[in-house]
Amino acid sequence: MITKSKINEFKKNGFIIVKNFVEKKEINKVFNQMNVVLDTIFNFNKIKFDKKMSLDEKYFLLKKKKPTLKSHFYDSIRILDGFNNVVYSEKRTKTIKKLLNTKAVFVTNHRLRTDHKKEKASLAFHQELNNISTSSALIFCPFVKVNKKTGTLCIIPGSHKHGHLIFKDSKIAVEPGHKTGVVEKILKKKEKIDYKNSTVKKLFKKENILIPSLNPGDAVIFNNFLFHGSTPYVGKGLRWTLLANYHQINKTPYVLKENFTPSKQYPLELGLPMRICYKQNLNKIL
Ligand SMILES: O=C(O)CCC(=O)C(=O)O
Ligand SMILES: [Fe+2]
Repeated sequence: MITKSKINEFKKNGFIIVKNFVEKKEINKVFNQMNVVLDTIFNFNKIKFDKKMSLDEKYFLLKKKKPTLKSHFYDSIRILDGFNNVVYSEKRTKTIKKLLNTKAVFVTNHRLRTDHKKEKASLAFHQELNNISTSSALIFCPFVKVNKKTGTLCIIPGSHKHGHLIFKDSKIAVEPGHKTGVVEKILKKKEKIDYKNSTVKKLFKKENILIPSLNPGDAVIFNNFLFHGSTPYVGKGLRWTLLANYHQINKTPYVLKENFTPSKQYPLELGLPMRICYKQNLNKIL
């Protein structure tokens, strides 16, 4: 169970590290279910595969044979029961509720992100904005080993204390290829950008960056205003990472304010999946 000192640490530093937050057994269950989905896709599409192939090998086989279905497979992980059991479990939600001092949470953006050295993607330093609330805790929980060498999440401890910071490019959603706050550049002391914010200038320094080494299932739980970014993953295979955002109800304008207007750029999407059109003949659908 989460201790009082961990709660204080979360308040002070804007993050905590919880070892074995997701257990091996649970990780294996999610992987097994993903194997079931992939095998079903292969069988349906008559794609030959070796039963002994690893999950990563199957992922790349699907990517090669049916790139669109690879994307659909990736998207479908977030509606997989085993995955959601992990995200919504007592253990996870109890911990988060203690950290946020709330009795209920809204959960958004839960997904199992993939990173691979052939699909290099790093995120510049950002705060988690443009979401459903103004106060939340995020989970970053890789299902494989990560550290400074493999490339992983990088954070700036204590940076959440400044609240929402506005600086150059901070109003556009962070994407791979984002030019401001690029972690690799800051680590090499090569980022020479006028951030247009003196606090940000002080924060975005090599000596302020922490790169936690994590074993599969270890999690970084962090405040939405904590600056975080990533270096490209160059480790073995795929970096499967559970990401999820847990929100405070009393900081969620959508449910509180009748006149709340969502961002036009990032309209609210509460995660309703697409539907099958039954105007077609059933046998044409499947
Ligand atoms: O997975 C990562 O490296 C960081 C992800 C992240 O911060 C995000 O998607 O907003
Ligand atoms: Fe983020």
